[in-house]
Amino acid sequence: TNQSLPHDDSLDNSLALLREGYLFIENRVKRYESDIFEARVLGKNVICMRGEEAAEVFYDPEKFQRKGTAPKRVQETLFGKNAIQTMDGEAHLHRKLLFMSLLTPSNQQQLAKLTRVHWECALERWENAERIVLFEEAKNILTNVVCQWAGVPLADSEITDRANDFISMIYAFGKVGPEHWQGRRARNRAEVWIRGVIDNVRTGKLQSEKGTALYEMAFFKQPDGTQLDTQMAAVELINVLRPIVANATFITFAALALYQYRDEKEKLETGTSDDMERFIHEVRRFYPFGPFVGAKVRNDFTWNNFQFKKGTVVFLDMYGTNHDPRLWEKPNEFKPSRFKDWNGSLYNFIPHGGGDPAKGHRCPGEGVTLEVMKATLEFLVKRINYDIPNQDLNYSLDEMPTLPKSGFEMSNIRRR
Ligand code: PAM
Repeated sequence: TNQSLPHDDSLDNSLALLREGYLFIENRVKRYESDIFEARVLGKNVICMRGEEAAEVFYDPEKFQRKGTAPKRVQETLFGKNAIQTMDGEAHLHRKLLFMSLLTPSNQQQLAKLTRVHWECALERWENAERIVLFEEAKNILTNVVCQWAGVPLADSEITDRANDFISMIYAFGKVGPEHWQGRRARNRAEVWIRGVIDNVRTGKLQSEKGTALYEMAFFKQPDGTQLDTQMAAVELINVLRPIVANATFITFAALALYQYRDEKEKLETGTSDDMERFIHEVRRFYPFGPFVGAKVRNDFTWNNFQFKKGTVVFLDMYGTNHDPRLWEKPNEFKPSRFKDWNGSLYNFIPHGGGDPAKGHRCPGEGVTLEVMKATLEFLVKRINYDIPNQDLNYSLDEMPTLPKSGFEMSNIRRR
């Protein structure tokens, strides 16, 4: 083991990791009074770290690789096997450019526009409903929106099942037992579905328009000129679709923030689009979604006198960096105005990962989140009034990912 690092002496921390969830790294950072420490997780020595400097090192592709890092449980639920999140070097950059080309500002606007239309449609239904659960509505709407945008056919009767499968994939990676296995089955179903769609496009049975995610994924050429095999193309198309549906979680937390911080909601009612953006940033900083990311040391190196040995797994604490008191004054207060002074660093605010998305592993969909959330917030704040019935709005930090228990119920919804 690395002598210079504080070391957690427990035989294995896997259970503690699952039990303590989002706070696993932060609890030990406090215990050892060090932003970096070593622990044993899943039978391996793992270096855990947090903070801006740590993020900068972590996202240096010379120092870290993804290959061989993501555990099976993550690949078989969230990412898919051998997907872009597990690639390195030129091959990774080449494929990442495809993702970037699908998630451009104009496509972000397109997705936001569709989202707006679908919220308005839902409102007609909501006016006659006793109560609705916002998370459920959001996941269905986003599934509908993303498939329409991507060119993936989706019958109305399928929406809920497909949406539930996307959500199961997202919510399974940090769970044990039935919820985890449900996520694996959900992925299998989604892959069968999308493989069929890809096949149909390639054989011409299904018309697909150039520029859509479906078309571009089906006919994408790897650096050696070959197409992805059907399975790989399906995995990567799902990697475009599913994370957009994942915004249902941020939307639910945004609604919770509107409820918990009424004065902030009032500010938005008359606020500018900058106010909206700062509110969305604060939702993504304050509430838990991405817990931490992992990578492997590519070659031995030393950083701040700590030795990083080739092959060692390193976790970067996303949640902890977003709550690092060196970076965020009173990190446990919800204060959108703090983003007035934010320096825009690629490494200190990392709900979607750190660094330049075109050059590394930061999520390419961050702009989609911003635009879809803006459209949604406008709707929640300016288009409707509603009541919040009695319900359990608690979310637990020891489940990864997490969500307010009730999913955010709303009643007596009316146009304003
Ligand atoms: C998506 O890809 O669908 C977006 C939603 C994912 C949210 C969580 C992102 C977490 C980042 C890395 C996961 C690896 C954690 C490993 C835990 C054992």
